[in-house]
Amino acid sequence: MSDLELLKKEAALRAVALVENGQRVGLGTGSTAKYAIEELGRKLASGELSGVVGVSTSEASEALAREVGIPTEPLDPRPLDIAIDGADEIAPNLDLVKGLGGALVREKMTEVQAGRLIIIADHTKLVTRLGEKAPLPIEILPFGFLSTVERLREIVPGGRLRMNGAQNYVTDNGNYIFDAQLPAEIDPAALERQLKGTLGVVDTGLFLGMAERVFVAAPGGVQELV
Ligand code: ABF
Repeated sequence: MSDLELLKKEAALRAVALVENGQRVGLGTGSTAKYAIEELGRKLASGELSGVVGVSTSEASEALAREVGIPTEPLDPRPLDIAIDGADEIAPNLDLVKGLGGALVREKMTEVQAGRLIIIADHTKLVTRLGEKAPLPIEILPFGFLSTVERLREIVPGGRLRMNGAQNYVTDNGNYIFDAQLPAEIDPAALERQLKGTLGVVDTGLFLGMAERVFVAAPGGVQELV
């Protein structure tokens, strides 16, 4: 395992240390969240934790949770105690871009119900403004998707439909993703309102005001941002 992977795992362990017996936990998606799911499974198997139930944010996380022995439940109206997930960009105020892994809708629906959202990521995800390094994933309905893309291009001129080889990339929800290139000057909250008001859009990868703290895997060790 590379040094960065070891630090990503350490960040995940720091997040899982916040989970308490009997809690309902949102299980994130991606290579960093994977370490958290594995650690949660290890703690349940060893008896360090008991009574924890997971709510998965993707089919991949659900499969991993089952593999490592975490009991899971589908999302329902009850609140979650905590959710642990990765991110693609982290702004200084802890606003996030998520969804390069394709799970943004289930992540947002799950994590909005969590009392605490803990983000785990490596230091390359830190940015001074959202859109600096990564595109903004926007999940759209397949029906009339080219019309939706036209509407989106009027708001965010740069960007492209995500592909999987020669086919459109398909999310766990059966939808497509438009990866938008954000201009330098954006008002994230206004952009979120505008994008979500666009016909054909399901949701965006903007997670604003949701993260409580971030464990950042950096060369010098794991840093905590609050
Ligand atoms: C999920 O996985 C996403 O919201 C984000 O797109 C991605 C981050 O993956 P990784 O931890 O592999 O960089 O959390």
